[in-house]
Amino acid sequence: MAAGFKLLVSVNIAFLTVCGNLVSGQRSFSIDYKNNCFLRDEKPFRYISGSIHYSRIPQYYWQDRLVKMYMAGLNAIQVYVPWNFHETVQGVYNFTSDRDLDRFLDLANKTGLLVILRPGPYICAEWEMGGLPAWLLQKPNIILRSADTDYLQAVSNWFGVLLPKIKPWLYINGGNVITVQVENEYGSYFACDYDYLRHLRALFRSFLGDAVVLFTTDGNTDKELACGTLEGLYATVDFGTNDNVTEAFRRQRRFEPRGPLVNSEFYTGWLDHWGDRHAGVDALKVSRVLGEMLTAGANVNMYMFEGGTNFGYWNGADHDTRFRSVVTSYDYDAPLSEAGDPTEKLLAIRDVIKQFQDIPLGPMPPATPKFAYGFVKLTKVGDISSLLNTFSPLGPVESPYPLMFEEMKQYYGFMLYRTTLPRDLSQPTPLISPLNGIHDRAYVSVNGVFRGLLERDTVLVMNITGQQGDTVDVLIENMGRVNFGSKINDYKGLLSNLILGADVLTGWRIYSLDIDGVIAAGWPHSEGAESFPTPQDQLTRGPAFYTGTLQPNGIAWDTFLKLEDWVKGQVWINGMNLGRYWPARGPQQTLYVPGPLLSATMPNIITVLELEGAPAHLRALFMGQPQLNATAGKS
Ligand code: 6GJ
Repeated sequence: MAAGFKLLVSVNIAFLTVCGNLVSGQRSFSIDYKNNCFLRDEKPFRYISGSIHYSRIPQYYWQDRLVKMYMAGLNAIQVYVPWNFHETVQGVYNFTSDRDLDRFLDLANKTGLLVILRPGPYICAEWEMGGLPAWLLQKPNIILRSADTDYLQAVSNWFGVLLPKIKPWLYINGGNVITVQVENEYGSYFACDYDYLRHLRALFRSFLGDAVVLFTTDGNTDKELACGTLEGLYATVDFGTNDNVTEAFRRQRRFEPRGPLVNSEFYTGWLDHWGDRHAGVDALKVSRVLGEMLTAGANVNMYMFEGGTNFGYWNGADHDTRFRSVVTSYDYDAPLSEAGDPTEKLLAIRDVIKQFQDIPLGPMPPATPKFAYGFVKLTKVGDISSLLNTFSPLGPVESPYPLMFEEMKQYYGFMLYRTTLPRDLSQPTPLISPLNGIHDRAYVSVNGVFRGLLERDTVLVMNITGQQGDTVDVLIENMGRVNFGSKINDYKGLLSNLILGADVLTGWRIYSLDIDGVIAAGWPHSEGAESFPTPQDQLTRGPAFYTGTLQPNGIAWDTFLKLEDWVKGQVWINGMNLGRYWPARGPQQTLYVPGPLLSATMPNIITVLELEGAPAHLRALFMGQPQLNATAGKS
């Protein structure tokens, strides 16, 4: 072949190589509708992914969990961004510490994991109000997840902050985010508002550009896919081990005739509500169905791979026939436990993955060390009704009728409603919320003596006695807002009047309680031990605070707190709100205490708000292993 022609041919080959595979150094992630797959840098790519929620794991453990996911053979992770976690207060954005999204994405990138990002704005996830901030409810009758103008304005403001943060992380811009989900299972929501989905599509495109793969996820029914999908957003499905894989992907094909098969949420386990039997999914079933999907060439995300914890008040709730609050542990019977420990299920999944793609060489990192510190004796600090100056220094808001949390501009935790008895009640007299307006639990005391409780949907009446002018305290607990279905407009507090016998109770003094702020500032130990009542004063019924110290003896390892014979409440360690405990209802019996929360050298401060009644022994137990599947059966 003449030299000149040779040169031309070699130039053409070089040119084709460059065009075919892009300019060297440029990256791409797209859908190949001809070959029904994703393309990463123009080469066929299939992701095997696992869900992990950074908002449920303390930041010092992010790398530990990500490395274990990588060593399990995953090449991607799926991540929700909870709007209310970052904009808890309207207009105040927090991306620091446990909310440092950039750092989490960077750790994933450095670990070799791609990211399927799900910024919502709604995310469901058994997270408080499905990730929507409760301040949205300040507009009465707002139609969430719709083209409601106030809702859309708030979404646009939030995405105007979040999406520019995400753009540099897109794979096509040098980051590790390969695809981005719009909304979440919108097809299962009553509104079915295409204008809303079109508004979101325009927002995502305007901030993230035209090249990124945007997708939707919907449940495995025609109705859900019909309402949840939109032109320009790649439709994916989710289903678990009880679904027929062929049927599910055939349904996806009815909405996406060409393109990759995708199960965006393959349920490896399940969630628990208070009072449920502990849920789980058999590891063999998970492995079998995963193998079937991978054999079909599908892209799979396992929901959850690492569940973590609903710290603080972040748990969500369901409301099908009745209100059911999700427990503090989000262990989810996932391949990595709540404490990040590899399970037999993880090893079984890894054995399946290795049949389809290489998995990293080397051992699976071990479980983090756990320590059983043993018993700690607590002492009573005081009844909540005697501590109002501490928790509500500005004093009460006075109102003839009850105001909701949202009207008081307090969104989480507890609020105390105080009034007086309008007349003598020598006989037990029913106290009721005729419109089922207790959202969610009410703890009732008369002159500081605990008389009983009311509970949304289940305990609508209780009896009290007393004398005219006695003080009636109603402590209301927000148990977490509904995160799925049509009842996510989940207002909290006393939503309607309380009726005592024939009287409508009026003349309320309503105390917003900044319990978390006060405890984070060092209460009660900052006030010295002398502020604690002497033992003989310690009545242990009703909402009251207790405290104690855990001596670390040089060790700060993961541990599990068991409040045996306590009934229900909230617990803080060194100012960190660990979440709710309710051993009386279960199935969760222990709370996960991450080791890095503890000091190895200084006494660790335990603060407990017991809502119903503390045991005479006043002990807390720190164990070396969790108990998530037992019900004490006391309430
Ligand atoms: C998903 O909806 C949701 O997208 N989901 C579950 N779906 C099963 C059907 C519920 C009635 S179980 C747990 C997950 C998460 O909530 C996920 O955010």
